[in-house]
Order: sequence, then structure tokens, then C-alpha cells
Amino acid sequence: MKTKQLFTGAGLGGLVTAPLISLFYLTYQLINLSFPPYAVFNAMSRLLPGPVITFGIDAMISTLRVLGLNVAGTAKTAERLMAVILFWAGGVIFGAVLSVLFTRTRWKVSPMSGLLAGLVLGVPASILSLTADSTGSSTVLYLLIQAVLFLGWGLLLTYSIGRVIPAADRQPEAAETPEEASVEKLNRRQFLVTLGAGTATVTVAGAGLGQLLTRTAPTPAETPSPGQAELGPTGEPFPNAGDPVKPVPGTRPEYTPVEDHYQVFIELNPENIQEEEWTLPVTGLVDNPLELTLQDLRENYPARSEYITLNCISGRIPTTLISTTYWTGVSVQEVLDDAGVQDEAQYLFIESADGFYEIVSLDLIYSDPRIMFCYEWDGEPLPKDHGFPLRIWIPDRFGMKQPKWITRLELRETYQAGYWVERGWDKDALVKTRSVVDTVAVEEIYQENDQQLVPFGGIAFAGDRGISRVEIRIDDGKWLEADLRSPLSDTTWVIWRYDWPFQEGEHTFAVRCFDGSGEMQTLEQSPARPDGSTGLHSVTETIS
Ligand SMILES: Nc1nc2c(c(=O)[nH]1)N[C@H]1C(S)=C(S)[C@@H](COP(=O)(O)O)O[C@H]1N2
Ligand SMILES: [Mo]
Repeated sequence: MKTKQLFTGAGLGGLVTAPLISLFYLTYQLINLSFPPYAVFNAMSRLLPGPVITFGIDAMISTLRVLGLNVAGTAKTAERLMAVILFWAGGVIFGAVLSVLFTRTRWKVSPMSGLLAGLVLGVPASILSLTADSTGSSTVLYLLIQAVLFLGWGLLLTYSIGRVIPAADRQPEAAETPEEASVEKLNRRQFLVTLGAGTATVTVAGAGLGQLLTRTAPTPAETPSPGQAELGPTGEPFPNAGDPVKPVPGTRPEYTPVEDHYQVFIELNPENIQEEEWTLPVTGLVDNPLELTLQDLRENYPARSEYITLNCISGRIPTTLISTTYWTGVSVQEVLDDAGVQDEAQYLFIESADGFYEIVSLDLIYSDPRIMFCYEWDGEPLPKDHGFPLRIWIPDRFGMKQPKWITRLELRETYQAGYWVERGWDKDALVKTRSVVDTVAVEEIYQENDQQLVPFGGIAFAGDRGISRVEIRIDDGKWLEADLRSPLSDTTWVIWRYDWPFQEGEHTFAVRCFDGSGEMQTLEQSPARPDGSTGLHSVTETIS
């Protein structure tokens, strides 16, 4: 009967852990305490070796794609779900282990063993949560809530095992008469029903209430939705407003609404930095160490603004991990000049609040005054998700080279690989030249002269190098030149379109592009790791 007890214990572990997670979630939403499932998951991803993590992320992105889900929107959600499921699975295993202890060893079901169980799960989880993120609330309150919930969980779990696994199985010496056994069986049923109903109620109520709080309590850094923008972030029309080449309906927005901008971060939640508590130390090989506030950066340096397309190296064609908005900040050169960089210094080491870090060579920084410490997006302070209060922009590099939530700068003589470089990604991470068909607008077929035309279009991007030409091909036809819309700036993607005099039937629409120097994109398929995916993109559509 050992396996039966094992399964009973596992089942009880699952039942009792669900409301625990739900109550943690509620306190997390209610008083901004860190959420143990996330903290444990974050710690695991920090402790596990890089290749395992990258494998996990790859597997997750593949699963999302197989399920037909938008990776930019769902990757974080899936990761969070995974964190919760893993934590819950931990509870299930705990229940199973306890049931074995109670049936096979001298361990007795008692409040003491319940408290002990709570401590064994609770202490490591609490330590991880405490070290994970700095929450707004006090540590004492935090520990109190953790203690109550974890100890309560341990007590309920052991008590449930005591009630459900027959005493005879636990203590062979306590033999029962047949009548006693059948009465106990009835009691067990009743207890299970009560436990099930109770845990289900608490789980649903806690999660529901927590969910409600998310909707009613937006964080201050979240800006209201601008909708489909007519005017640019400066209040003026966009610089290319008059361009006769209009995006084909169904093409991704040329200017990404900030709330739709893709997000990538190594932790499950963005950092929550308060402006009052933040300063930026500039140290290392400098004559004049600095400690800058956000106000210093805003007031003591000339602001520069640029339309910028940011692109993540892990996106596979046709990627959604690419977006365009308006960045404002100060030239990195000017800040470094104030610090008086010494001759031996070769690199700028950048550290972030979430444990992320990168290094940029000073040769690169001094070759390009556009390299920017950015504090505004879309004319507003950086959103929390996107690196408040400060992030860097380096033209022509994938996002992985560009830390958000910057907390410290240090000038150094020696190189150190950045966070993702250390985990097997490319050291330079130059953006790849790529083009995508976003839409074949079968709903937009129109008549011109005697000809029906179907418009189709999408984006092309080659970072700072710009796009000189986009070509399309229908089925096995010749490559033909597409129309290019003038971009928002020299460093954003380019919207292209082609209006094809179509023949009915199923057709394949392919696209390729050439960068500013005339070099064609790579047509061979390659995976995202180590230096960004390439390949010819096409879509197949039936037109009638
Ligand atoms: N501190 C920090 N900076 C970071 C990251 C991170 O996880 N932590 N991710 C990087 C990666 S991989 C990308 S693609 C971009 C994404 O920026 P976004 O989330 O604002 O779009 O941020 C980069 N900077
Ligand atoms: Mo990225």
C-alpha cells in the first residue's frame, strides 16, 4: 500500500499548496510583497548553469510558437505560470515525502512535525524572496506574513495526512477492529470533502481578489494608453507623415504604442526603482568620481532625442521582439567627460539593479556621440518595465548589449563578458539585416485601371546601416523592387509595400532586403543563438 500512501500524500500536498500560493499572490498584490514562487524561480535560474537556462527559454519559445501564441506578449506570462506550477509541484512532492516519513519512519503526525515541515519549505523560500527584490513594505511585516502562511501550511498538511492516511498504516501497532476501520473511512471521506471545498474556496478567492487588485492599482510608471497615434511624441506630426507610401493595413504599427513595446528581462518582474532612492555612481579609472541624480542628468546635459528601433537577439523570423519608439537622454560621451576618464581606461562596465551587466568599449563610445543614457520614452519617464530610471542605447546592437535599470558605471582597463555573452551569446551582437512580410491584405484588394491589386507589406531592418532596397518575389517569379516608406529616423525599421496585380489561387510571397551599403541580407535559415537568426521570410495566401 506504499504507493497508495505516496499518492495520497502527493494529492494532499497539492490541495494544501494551492491556497498557499493564492494567499501569497494576494499579499503580493495587496502590499507589494515579493511572491515566493517567482523568487524561487528567479533564484533557480540564477543558480542553474547558463546552457540549461537558455535551453529552457528556447523550449518555452518553441512551445509558444507551436501553440500559435505571440511570443512577445506571452513569454513572460508563460514563465510566470511555470514558476507557479513548479512551486506547486514542490508542495506535491513535499506531501508525498511527508506521507512516506509518517508511514515508514518513527516520525509522528503532530503539530511539531507540522511546524517543522513549514520551516523546511518556508525558510529557504523566505530567504530567497527577501534577497530577490527590494519591496516597498517592511521586512518585519514580510517575515510575519511568510511565517504565518508557511507554518499554517505545514500544520494543515500534516494534520490532513493524519486524518486521511489510516492510523493503522502509520502505526502498525495501533490495529483497528473492522467497525473502527469503517467509521474511520467515513470520517476520512468527510474530511477530504471539507478540505477540498475549503482549499478550493481560499484558492479561488485569493487569486480572484489578487487579480482584481492588478486591474485597479496601476503602478505609477505606467502611462495611459496613447492609442493609435496621429501625432508623434513631440506633439508634432511624425517626421514622415507626408510620405505617399502608406503602410498596408495589417502591417505592425510603425511607431509602437509604449504599452505594446516588447519586453525582455532576466527576472520575472521588472525592477521597481524609486527616483528618490536612485543615484548613479561613476567610478573606477576616473579623475573625478561622480554620483549623479536623475535631475543632474536632465538638467546638466543637453537632451537628445531619436526614433529608435530596438530588437532582441532571441527573436526568430518573423519576430515580434522588435519595436520602435522615441528615446530621449544624454550622450554617454558627455557624462564620461565630466568624470575625467583616465588614459588606462578601456571599457565602461554597466551594472543593473536586476543583476544584469554589460561592458562597452570606450573606442565604441568615443566613435559615436549618439550612444545615449536614456531616461525618457515617448516623451515620458521610462516605464518601469523598460528600465526606469536609466538605460543605455547603442546603435546597431541587439538589445542584449543594452542594460536597463542602470545602477552603477565603472571605468575599467580589462574586459569582462556581459551577462548574455557569458551565457553563450555573441560578444558584439550586431543587429542582422532582416525583412518580414507582415500581411497580405486580402481584405484590401482594389481596382486600378482594369487590374485588381492585392497590397502586401511589412518591415525591413538593418539597424544603423539603414535599408537601401527591398525586393519581393511571388512564387517562383523574378525579384521585384518594393516601395519603401521613408523611415522615422536613420536607425529605425523601414516599412515597405508592394501592390501586386494578382492571379487567383494560392501564392507564396517572399521578401528580401539590402542594407545601406547595398549588402543583401542572409537568405539561409540560422537559429537565434549565438548571433541572431537569419533567413528568407515568406507567407502563403490564397487569393480569390
Ligand atoms: N537590466 C537589464 N537590462 C536588459 C535586460 C535585462 O534582462 N536586464 N534585457 C536585455 C535584452 S535581452 C533586451 S532585448 C532589451 C529589451 O528591452 P525592453 O524590455 O525595454 O524592450 O533589454 C536589455 N537590457
Ligand atoms: Mo534580448
